[in-house]
Amino acid sequence: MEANTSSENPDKLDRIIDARMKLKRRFEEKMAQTPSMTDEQPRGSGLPNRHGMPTIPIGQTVTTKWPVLDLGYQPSIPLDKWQLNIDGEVENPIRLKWEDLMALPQVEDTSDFHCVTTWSRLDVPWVGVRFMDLAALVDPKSTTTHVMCYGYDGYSTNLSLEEALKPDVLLVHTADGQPLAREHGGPLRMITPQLYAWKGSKWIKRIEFLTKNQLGFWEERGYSNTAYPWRNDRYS
Ligand SMILES: Nc1nc2c(c(=O)[nH]1)N[C@H]1C(S)=C(S)[C@@H](COP(=O)(O)O)O[C@H]1N2
Ligand SMILES: [Mo]
Repeated sequence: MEANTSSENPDKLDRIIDARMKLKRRFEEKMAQTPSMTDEQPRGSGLPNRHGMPTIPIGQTVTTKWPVLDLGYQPSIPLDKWQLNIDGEVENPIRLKWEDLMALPQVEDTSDFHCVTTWSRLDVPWVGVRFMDLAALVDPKSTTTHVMCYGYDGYSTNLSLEEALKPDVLLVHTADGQPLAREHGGPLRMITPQLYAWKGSKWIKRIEFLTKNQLGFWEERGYSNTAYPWRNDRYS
């Protein structure tokens, strides 16, 4: 794992913690009202997962393979050309280069991947950076409610901040102990374990903070805004 520069710099660490706590306070209540926290009878089968949801959401079938879904084009981005812009309604827009991303706190997590086309891949070990940490760096304005995430392939997908700020929403560069393959969105993609996988942009290049909801690529074409697997919430 790369060195965590913030632990070498107490002021910077304090600022990161302050910014995170501010976001946490702002979204705690909304987050507590999201389906995964409130549904009394989430639909699915299998033992409860770590969020108390049945492991296999309704209508899903477990696969050990990892199918590839894209728009017919898999962009190739060399690490020295790669960048991620985080902008929109924020106090401090940033452009990260690969080294900047690697210098941020790296998180390991294992989570499930539910595709709207009815397959689920369970227990994928990931390494990456928390969306929440990136949000804390840019300091979203108090009027922000959503983000739009854009891929290098022209893809886009929208998310509410109360979902995006959940601690298992990561921007990952490593899966199954290997650098994330290009076909799965390498060098960096987002994952949204508590929502259908189309909410996680592969080949992510930009995160835009918004003050209202807008529709992304599939959402404009009739996919659900909210994409909640345990409500069979696929299409709108
Ligand atoms: N940039 C980009 N991200 C994307 C897509 C895409 O076409 N382009 N497809 C989405 C869909 S529909 C799914 S199910 C997952 C698939 O990820 P995988 O190909 O790694 O299985 O990525 C999502 N993110
Ligand atoms: Mo999908």
